[in-house]
Amino acid sequence: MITVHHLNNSRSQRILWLLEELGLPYEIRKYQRDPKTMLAPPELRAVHPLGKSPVIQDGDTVVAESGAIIDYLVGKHGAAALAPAPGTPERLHYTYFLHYAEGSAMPPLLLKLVFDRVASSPAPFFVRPIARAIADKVKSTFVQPQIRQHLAFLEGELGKRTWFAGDAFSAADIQMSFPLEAAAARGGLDKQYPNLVAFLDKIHARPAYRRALERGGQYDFVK
Ligand SMILES: N[C@@H](CCC(=O)N[C@@H](CS)C(=O)NCC(=O)O)C(=O)O
Repeated sequence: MITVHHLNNSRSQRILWLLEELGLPYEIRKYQRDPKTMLAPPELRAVHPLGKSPVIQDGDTVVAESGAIIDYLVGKHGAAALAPAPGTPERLHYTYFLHYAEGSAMPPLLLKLVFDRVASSPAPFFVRPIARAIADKVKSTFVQPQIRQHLAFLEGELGKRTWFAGDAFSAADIQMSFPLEAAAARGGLDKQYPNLVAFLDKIHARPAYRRALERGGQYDFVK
């Protein structure tokens, strides 16, 4: 039995969704973020030294890092259903987006989160305006332009194909869901990007996605 170490409001929602798409049995061990720091509880470090989610256990095998988990699960249980055939152009798109989601799309979105927090976190009154001014400057000159560049790129990609890898849904779409949901929540993804909005609507309507939400519990990106 596969165990998913699942943190509320986190990337591990993608793994639950993947397992639902694959129709595999799995169990969930739930962890709650510290409401102040948003960090995972220390128990998660007993499973993997970084203490981040997702992590899965499959017998004696422990796999961390969303892309690696997806690669492992699809390779073992769902290559035909959720990955394009090796050697095809679709497979190259698939591999690209499996890496791109965490390697390129998430960093500016994470910076946005961090600088939003800097601007709103408690500080002595004389520091507050300075902290806010620096955060605003970094966001307007670096972070938001980067996010816009990524969204424009992705909007264009989904103008060429139905899904990220090709005309069939794949695990690359599952991996891409989190940066796009994060961008919709805090990065300016709105109706200026109709292909991306349509992508989010389509994935949110998938029965496996809905089942994963029910099993995973709190996930504030989607009500
Ligand atoms: N690139 C990693 C990121 C893992 C990660 O940062 N997970 C977040 C949840 S979305 C986490 O565990 N945060 C809590 C913490 O850092 O303590 C992946 O995709 O698995």
